[in-house]
Amino acid sequence: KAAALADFRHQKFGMFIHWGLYAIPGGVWEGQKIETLGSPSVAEWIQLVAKIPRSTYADLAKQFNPGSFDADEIVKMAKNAGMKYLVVTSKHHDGFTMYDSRISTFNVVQATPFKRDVIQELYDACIRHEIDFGLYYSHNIDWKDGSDAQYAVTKAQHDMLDKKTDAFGANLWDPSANSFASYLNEKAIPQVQEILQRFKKLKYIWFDMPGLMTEEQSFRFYKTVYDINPKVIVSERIGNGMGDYAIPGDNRIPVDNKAFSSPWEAIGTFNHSWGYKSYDQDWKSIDELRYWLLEICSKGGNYMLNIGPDAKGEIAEQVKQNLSILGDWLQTNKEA
Ligand code: JFZ
Repeated sequence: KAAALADFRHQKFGMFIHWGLYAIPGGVWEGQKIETLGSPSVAEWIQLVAKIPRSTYADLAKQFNPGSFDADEIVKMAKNAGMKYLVVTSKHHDGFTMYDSRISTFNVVQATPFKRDVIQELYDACIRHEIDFGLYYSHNIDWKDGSDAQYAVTKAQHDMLDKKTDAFGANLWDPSANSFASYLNEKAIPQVQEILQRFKKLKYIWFDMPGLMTEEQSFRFYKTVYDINPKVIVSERIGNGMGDYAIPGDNRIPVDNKAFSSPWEAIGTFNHSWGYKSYDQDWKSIDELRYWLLEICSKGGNYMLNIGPDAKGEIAEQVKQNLSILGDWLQTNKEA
């Protein structure tokens, strides 16, 4: 793993992709913009913020048919921008997987008219274009099958100790009947095993939002990854101080370069949302992007910049343009 981490440290610039069913509402539910409904106002949280029942949300899958999706185009866009790696959401908090899972039919191949395996196509394209590949996997929050029950269990324990329980992210509007243990045993752990076994050249696994997870639970994910492929690098958001590299928080740059002794990665959005938000056109300018990249890299970090394709699989024109200008600029100024 040390060699894999050293490689990671030299990557400098990567592409993050948030894409899922939330691209269909694009930050708007029943005519209401997400900001008027609550927070966080990022489009991929619409199910929680608008308290959408699980079955209503699942119906979005029947409309998911992004004819413009072209994995080669996206990977070439990353490559031409000077990016060396790509991390894409295999499962976000909504519990929907963007690959064909044997564990749950709530996935892009089995539940949509599109029937194509988005993750497999991106994986293949990354191999073709020599871009390192990673997957985001929401291991704790799963609004369809999971984390609400963990909240209930933890809250019962905390209540006895007169301790507050942070409900952030829990599905309290339409919880599943699953226990957290059964979610872990029957969905999350098997799916993590599945992606590691299927995507043999996986370099990174990007766990996120550990919430109330115990040390044992975080460690179980670490061990699950390690047992199958010890070279895979794990994000610190696995929780409880574990993980192989640090992340200073969304859209954040640490003040000095001594902030981390481990390798680290800053992540950023192009506008103000990770998932596609139809009305947010406030894109980072080329100067801002240059600033972020220089500031982060000069402090020894990697910069992973996010794109959120829309429900057709298209990328905003401004994003494409700025990525291409940035790539030309890097190419012109690279060391001889
Ligand atoms: C999380 C997700 O909830 C969000 O949807 C997105 O995927 C983002 C990349 O990660 O949101 C977070 C997680 C951690 C912090 C902020 C937002 N943080 O530590 O500042």
